[in-house]
Amino acid sequence: MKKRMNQDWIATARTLSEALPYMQRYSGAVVVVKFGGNAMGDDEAMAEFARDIVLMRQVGINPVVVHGGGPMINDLLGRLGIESKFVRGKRVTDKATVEVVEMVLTGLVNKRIVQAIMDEGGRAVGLSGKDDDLMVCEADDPELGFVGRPIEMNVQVLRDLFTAGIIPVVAPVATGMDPLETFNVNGDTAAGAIAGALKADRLLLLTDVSGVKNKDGDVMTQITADEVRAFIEDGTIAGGMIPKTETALKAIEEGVRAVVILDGRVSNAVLLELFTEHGAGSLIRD
Ligand code: X2W
Repeated sequence: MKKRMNQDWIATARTLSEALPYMQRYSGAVVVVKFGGNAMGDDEAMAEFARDIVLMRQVGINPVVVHGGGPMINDLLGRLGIESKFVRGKRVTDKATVEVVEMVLTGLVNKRIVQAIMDEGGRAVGLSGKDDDLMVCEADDPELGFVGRPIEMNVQVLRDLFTAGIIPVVAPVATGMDPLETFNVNGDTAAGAIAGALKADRLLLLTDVSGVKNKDGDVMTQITADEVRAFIEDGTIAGGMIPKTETALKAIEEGVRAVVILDGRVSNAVLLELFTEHGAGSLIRD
């Protein structure tokens, strides 16, 4: 038996053994994972993400997946000949666009993730902000049309699913105070609002960049909320990282213990972050 040992196996066993204190620390924790359209990749990457989520659940974490799907919305809008533009990182959403957004997010993308989790042996239920009034919105900005800003959260349905051992998979589409309205919500915004309402232990924002970078272009592994505010002010944090870090700050204000911005395209990014001493990406906390 000994002969068959090799360095790889020994390293694998050690990694598993070293994960024990992290598993103990996170047992019973609520971890909200934002899975962006750009981080989704091919079927293999999707299966790997799903396996990580199922593993989290297996070791006693309560994961919630909140997904995006911007590239998939672009694809269908393109095929339908509907033009789309973004203002300050959010899609200008008219009546025709919001219908496509709802179809793509709550249909194609949501069910693909639910299926992937079940294929890995987990139990998952897909829902949108409309289900059980999970997320009620008002118009974010008149210039953006039907883009919603969450104003009321009802997260009991998520807790009920935790109790049943089911992983909730949430599409960022919501109703308004008028229940006939439909709002398109930025995926990061939705994940932040859900994490805030749950007072989650962690909000993981999976994206396609390695984290928040300093002026020299190096990823900062730990940043305080005050430092983030200063970096936004002095321009170190710019472009698409502004809405992400602002989401992180708001979530922390609402009681989320820490937010991590990390590269979802890295293999097992979620496990690396939660269960190893190295962590991954940039961790933001008060
Ligand atoms: C987004 C919702 C999807 C999303 C959109 O229409 O593209 C707004 O911009 P990613 O893949 O996470 O970018 N909503 C208001 O956030 O997708």
